[in-house]
Amino acid sequence: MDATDIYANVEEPSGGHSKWKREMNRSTNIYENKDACCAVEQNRVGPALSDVARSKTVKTSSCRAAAVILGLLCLLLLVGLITLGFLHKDRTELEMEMVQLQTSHKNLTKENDQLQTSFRNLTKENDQLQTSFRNLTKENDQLQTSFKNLTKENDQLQTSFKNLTKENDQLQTSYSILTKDRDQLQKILEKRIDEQNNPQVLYSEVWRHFNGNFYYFSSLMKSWQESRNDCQQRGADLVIINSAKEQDFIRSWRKHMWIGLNDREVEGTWRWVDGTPVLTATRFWGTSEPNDAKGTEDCAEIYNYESQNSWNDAPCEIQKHWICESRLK
Ligand code: MMA
Ligand code: CA
Repeated sequence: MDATDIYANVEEPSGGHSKWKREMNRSTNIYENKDACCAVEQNRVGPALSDVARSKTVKTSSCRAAAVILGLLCLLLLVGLITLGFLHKDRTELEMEMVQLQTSHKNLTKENDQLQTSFRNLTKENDQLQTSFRNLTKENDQLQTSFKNLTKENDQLQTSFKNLTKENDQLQTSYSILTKDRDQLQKILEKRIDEQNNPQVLYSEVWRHFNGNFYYFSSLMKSWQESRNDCQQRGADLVIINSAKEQDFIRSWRKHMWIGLNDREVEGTWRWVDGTPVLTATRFWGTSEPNDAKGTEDCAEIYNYESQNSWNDAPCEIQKHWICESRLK
């Protein structure tokens, strides 16, 4: 149905609806007929309406009602058409939107696939990184353990090195002492050989052995200093007494003789020739000695050899026998 059909209904107010007109030019005729119809009523004048006239009036009212209804139908049709237009427009937009949505869906699906691929790759990379991290952590632990062990070994080596250095020092000291001892023994041996080859000096050159050391008992008499010089020429020094047994061994020579003790440096402070002080446990002064008689006595001698406490201080210039000691330890 279209606008042409609507006007076709208006075309025949008096007739039935048997014929439907479809040409726009026929609509013009419809209005012409209508005008004619209305013009009939408008032209009516005269006395009260007869049945025929009343019938004509009814016909006119029906014609108007039909026109109103037709107008309303037209309006409804118009609204319907507009609605259809809008619906059509909405549908086109919907179709367009659908196409867009389908495109978007395709794109999104594609992106989703790419993202899933990326996700899988990232997951794989993540796994590899975690494995690498675990391996590195393990290696790091092993390196730390190795480092600790190396540090420990290094400490032990340093300790060993220190100990070896210390031992080396001790060995060098021992070597020096042994070299000195060897030289002294060499001199003593040479003296012995000299004594054997020259019997005339054998009597005056008496060396005796006691507790690992050698002692020379002089036959001559000299001042304390000259006596010491003689000892040093023999590779020895004036005797140093370190024990009661040594004291007894020395005094058994039964002579007055210089020993390696003096207080020349500081009056009253007695020191052995090697610089060590006289110890309380091993000092053997005679009664009332040392007394520094007349303020002139700075050197020590074995005097009262009958007694263990036999030491006396005497003037250093006096000539006496002496005892040298060659210490091997
Ligand atoms: C006394 C006594 C000693 C002193 C000498 C000096 C015989 O001993 O006084 O202490 O050294 O005389 O000749
Ligand atoms: Ca004295």
